[in-house]
Amino acid sequence: MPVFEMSDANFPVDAEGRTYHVECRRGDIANRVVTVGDPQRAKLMAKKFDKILLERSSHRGFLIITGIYKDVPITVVSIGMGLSMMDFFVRETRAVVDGPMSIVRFGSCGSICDAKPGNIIVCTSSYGIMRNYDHFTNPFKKAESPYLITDRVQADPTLTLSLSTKLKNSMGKDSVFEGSNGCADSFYGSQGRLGSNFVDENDNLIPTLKKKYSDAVSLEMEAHMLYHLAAVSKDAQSGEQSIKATCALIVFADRTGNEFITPEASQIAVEHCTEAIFNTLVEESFKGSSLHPVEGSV
Ligand code: DUR
Repeated sequence: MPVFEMSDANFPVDAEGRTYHVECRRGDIANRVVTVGDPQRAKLMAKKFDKILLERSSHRGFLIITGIYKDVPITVVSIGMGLSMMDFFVRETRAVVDGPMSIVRFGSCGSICDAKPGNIIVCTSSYGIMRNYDHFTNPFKKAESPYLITDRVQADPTLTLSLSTKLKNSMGKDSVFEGSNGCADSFYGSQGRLGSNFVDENDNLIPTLKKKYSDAVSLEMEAHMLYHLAAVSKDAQSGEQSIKATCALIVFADRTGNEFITPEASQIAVEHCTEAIFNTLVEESFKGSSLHPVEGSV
């Protein structure tokens, strides 16, 4: 475990300049980033790199692999699960990268559309689904709805189109779906999973989501934080948005047919998607920036 002699409580970094949770420092992270949940998925994707420049696991469960693909540096970061992990990842990598960033999340989800386990869902937008805690514990707030559903935030349209086109070319267009993603603060209650150990009042949650957003296709736990932080990102000098983001999700759970993916099918999906995702990032031109995507810049 690294020794942290943090002198700044606002944004702690260690003596070598590494951030507190992701443990990345300037030079570790490329401008083109893929974020996944599962470290095995990160390792599988990294097999497509021509060369690995850096591999590092943090004491808080992040894994960074930076490599070269078609002469361009790309970083794959596995972050685990949930909104907080996405927040750590986006803020701490942003802090150590100069210039614009393009981030593709390649995660997993439950499908609430016709997509079946092993299919891919590209999230053209995302919204948050949060448990309305007070509804459950404050008798005066019983009239409030048990779940709070936010507005949708759009993915970067150009990056999304490029990703979706490439995924359709490699997977077949019938295996790739598009729509808005519900990003929940739990795998269980706020994704409409039913159980008897807690009061969740979520029997009607999935129909409510579909009624509010007719393009609702998926449920997961990270994309909205990524899209939200991209939307509010700003370059310190110009004030312009500094992060572009999009997301492709492997369907793990079919929430309509109640089916779950096999480990083999998940691996096949990763193998089919990796190059489409890397190529999407390689084609990013970062217009107006002076980035030189060559070996040695990470
Ligand atoms: N995930 C869901 N819901 C599903 C399937 C997958 O949230 O039904 C994603 C998001 C989270 C992890 O990172 O997988 C939870 O198993």
